[in-house]
Amino acid sequence: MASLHLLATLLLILGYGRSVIAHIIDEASHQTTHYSSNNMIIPNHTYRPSFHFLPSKNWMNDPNGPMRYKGMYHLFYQHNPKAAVWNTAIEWGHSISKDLVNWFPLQPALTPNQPYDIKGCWSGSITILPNQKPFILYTGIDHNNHQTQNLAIPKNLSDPLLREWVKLPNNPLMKPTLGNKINVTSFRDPTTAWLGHDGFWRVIVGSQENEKGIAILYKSKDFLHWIKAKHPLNSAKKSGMWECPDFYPVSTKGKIGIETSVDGPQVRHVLKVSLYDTSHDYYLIGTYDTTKDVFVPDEKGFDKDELYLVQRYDYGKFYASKTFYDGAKKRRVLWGWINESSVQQDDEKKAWSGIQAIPRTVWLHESGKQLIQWPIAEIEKLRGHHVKLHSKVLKPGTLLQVSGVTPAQADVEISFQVSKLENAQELNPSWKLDPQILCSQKAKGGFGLLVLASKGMQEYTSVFFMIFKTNKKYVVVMCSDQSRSSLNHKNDLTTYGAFVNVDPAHEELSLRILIDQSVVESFGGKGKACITSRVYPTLAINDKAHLHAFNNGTLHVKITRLSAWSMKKAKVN
Ligand code: DQQ
Repeated sequence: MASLHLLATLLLILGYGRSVIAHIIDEASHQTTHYSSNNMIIPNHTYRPSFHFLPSKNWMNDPNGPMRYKGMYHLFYQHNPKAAVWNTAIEWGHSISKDLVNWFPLQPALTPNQPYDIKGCWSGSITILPNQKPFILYTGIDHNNHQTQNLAIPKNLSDPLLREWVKLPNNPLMKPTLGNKINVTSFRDPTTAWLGHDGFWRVIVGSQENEKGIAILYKSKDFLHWIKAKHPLNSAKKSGMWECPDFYPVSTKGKIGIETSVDGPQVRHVLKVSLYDTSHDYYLIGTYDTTKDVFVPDEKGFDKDELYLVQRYDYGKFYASKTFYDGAKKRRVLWGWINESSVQQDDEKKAWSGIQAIPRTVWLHESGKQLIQWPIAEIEKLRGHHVKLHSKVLKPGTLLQVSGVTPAQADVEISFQVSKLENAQELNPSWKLDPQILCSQKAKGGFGLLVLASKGMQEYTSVFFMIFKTNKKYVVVMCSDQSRSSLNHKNDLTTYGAFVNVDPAHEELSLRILIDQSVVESFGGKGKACITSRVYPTLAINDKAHLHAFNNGTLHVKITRLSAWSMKKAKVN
């Protein structure tokens, strides 16, 4: 490495000078480190997504306070402006968009500069109060690392872009005290507030008491004075810290979204928590009992022992998510943070870390038992060249190359019909019903798509279905296998899995994948199961990547429809 640095310096001295950027291959990590003329590291674009949201450089984690305001979408996000790693400089980055696809960066909305947030402006939410007043509630970290909830409002409401925000002199509005016994280092991430019939605003804040995870409920008449309710909205004895809770109504009729304060006979509620101990987002559907002010889930809660039975938005990388109600399109939109799979050293070299998933419209499935997620329709305007295929049988052992699109930047939809299901693999009753284990340990063939594959198949990521039979029914599992995704074995190469609640005897199995350089975001069963992964191939990059459909199992599989589009680049920050 030392000699490479010497070479770079030499090039600069030799007068390749100010405009020249030396590209130096770091053989160990297969990464290209880019040095500018003044030896500053500049972002490496090899793995940089082209249509996912990320800041121009450095670290990003949770989405904060997403909203639509006066015809403009706003996204705030946890951003470290100084480095590609997380630290106490965390501020609220801020970008705006007309279409949720192309984004324009603004100045940070909140930076750590007050005694109560000097060690970081952590996550929070926005509530739009009557008369179009957006209020930010966020967590501040004080010099003792204690966590408090604080309010910030736009400096100038006549600025449609809401560029500047001011923190209220009354802050902090909620804090741990000897009286309320709240855990001082586990009290964070206030939700969007909702208004009850009694005229009180309510908000929940994530917390923990020993092993017990809690959604502490606060109430307020004026948004300034908050009183902790006697009972939490919900809790679970053995679940650890609940980060970034989200609580919202969903309609029992159709895809339409509902504003956060709406309640009524055709409404169910969703409680989502981001479990610190597992780094996954889990949700429960249930009833919001407004007389007791508690949430009663239909199924068991978030207790650790049975967590693998609790539904997740995404069975890959997707954390600290947050929804907002988009009144213009009458939909609820979900944002979630996708972290890197690379080691920190590589993130520092590429000078950026963390992206947001493509925003997803979320609604309750007609069964009432699960949510459905689908990429917002606007992303389809990036679709360019299109190839399609109808009715193609994929015999066991077939690999079918899909040509004509840019395989490292594509949107692909495929549907399969499966016959001779009696040949499906038996689901052994002694196996734990954990789809991730089935995908990583019990996978004997499957059918689906191979993405970001190198010509000689030294690298590929496979996203596929497996069908198991039991004495009563068929069980469909969707897998996203990263184990062969990169020759760089320092990356996280975990295999992910999710059950897909479809009956292959009567329904087609559909898969949509958004491929974006290092992102593989997959939606199975028309949005019933989602798996997002991050991969960093060393050979299968840009036009050296390939896309295939495959059937590696014993079942008779027919592709009933395949559509693939090259995706254009979005303008992102
Ligand atoms: N990230 C924030 C916290 C939150 C965590 C800090 C979740 O507010 O609990 O950056 O990723």
